[in-house]
Amino acid sequence: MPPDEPIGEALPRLDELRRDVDRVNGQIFAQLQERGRLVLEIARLKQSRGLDGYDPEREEAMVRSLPLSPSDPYGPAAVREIFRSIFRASVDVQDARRSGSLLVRRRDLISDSGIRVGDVLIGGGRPVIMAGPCSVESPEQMELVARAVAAVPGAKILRAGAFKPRTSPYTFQGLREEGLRMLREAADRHGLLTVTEVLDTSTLDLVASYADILQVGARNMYNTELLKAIGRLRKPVLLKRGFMATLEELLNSAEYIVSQGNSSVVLCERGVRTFERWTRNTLDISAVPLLKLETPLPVIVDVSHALGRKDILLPCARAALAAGADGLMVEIHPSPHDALSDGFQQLDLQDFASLIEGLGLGTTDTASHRAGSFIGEPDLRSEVRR
Ligand code: PRE
Ligand code: MN
Repeated sequence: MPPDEPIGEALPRLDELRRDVDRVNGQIFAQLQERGRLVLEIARLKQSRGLDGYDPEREEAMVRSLPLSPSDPYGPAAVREIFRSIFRASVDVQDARRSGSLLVRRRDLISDSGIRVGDVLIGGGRPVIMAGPCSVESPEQMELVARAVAAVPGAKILRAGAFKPRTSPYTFQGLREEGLRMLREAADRHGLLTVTEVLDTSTLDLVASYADILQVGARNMYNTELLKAIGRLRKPVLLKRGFMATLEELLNSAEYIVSQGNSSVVLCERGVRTFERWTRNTLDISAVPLLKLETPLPVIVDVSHALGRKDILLPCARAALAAGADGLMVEIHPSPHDALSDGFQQLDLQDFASLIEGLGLGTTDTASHRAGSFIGEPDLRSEVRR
């Protein structure tokens, strides 16, 4: 407005201009609606052909085709920015469409009472404890551990590896079928269910014939052929998060299993790799409530592999349950110092009883519990053994 124009005379013009702006806003809005509908149609077409939502070349071509000029009232840079915002919104709706359609996000995917395995409900409100040694080593070892697990009320799942994916090929690789048999026999003697890792499709039927729950290890989270083969079986699965995997990737791995017809998938947070060296991995507690927001599948936390040490197991296990975890996985061994794998992170049986009591889950074996003691030896080493 010219400075010499009286303010009273400028106002009707201002109102008029603002009415014009309101009209243009309405037009822009209607055009945006139409554009959005076109983009959704494009999205459907692209999705059915497996194409990505984001297409930077197409965006670049659209911006280049605009008759931008330095004398534009908004200026070329501002107009480019406005279009980029529109493209970003288009990519977002396409991504939302894609991930929103995942089966693992459907609230009716599993029953409200959780996933049933034998007489145990995982995700049914009561935390489930899966405990056992890193590896099956002998019938005697499995018997002692099975007895300790059976003593915990509610914890009816015995874990142990018979096929071990070790970092080094020169370390103990597991007892294979013999180990599967020892795990099964110990569990059966004490009325426990079993969970054990399956490494590949060639041993899948063998492992499935012995185990109640098939574990897909962190290293295999991206093994899509294994995931699909497990999806074709009707067996509960424990799917561990890869140590470099995002939660979106974990959900997509679960989708591989569910898409084949098997919706009995339990997700497992087991720590991710970060720069921190005082723990074996970094336990991502936020993964628990985040996964619960995104999927009805139960979520458990493997505190032993996340931490790689036992002196801080109890507070971290408490944190996992407080964050909403449906259960915990813990490595325990009658004589951790003699263990053939992961000895430094396994609890002895007495410390296991203390852990359970410390969590308020109760134990029928209180006599062996040392009141006031904390879990494991204090671990003051700055380097955690691998
Ligand atoms: C659209 C959206 C995102 C892409 O990055 C490029 C273009 C757009 O909004 O125009 C539409 C679209 O998905 C496409 O043309 O492929
Ligand atoms: Mn282990």
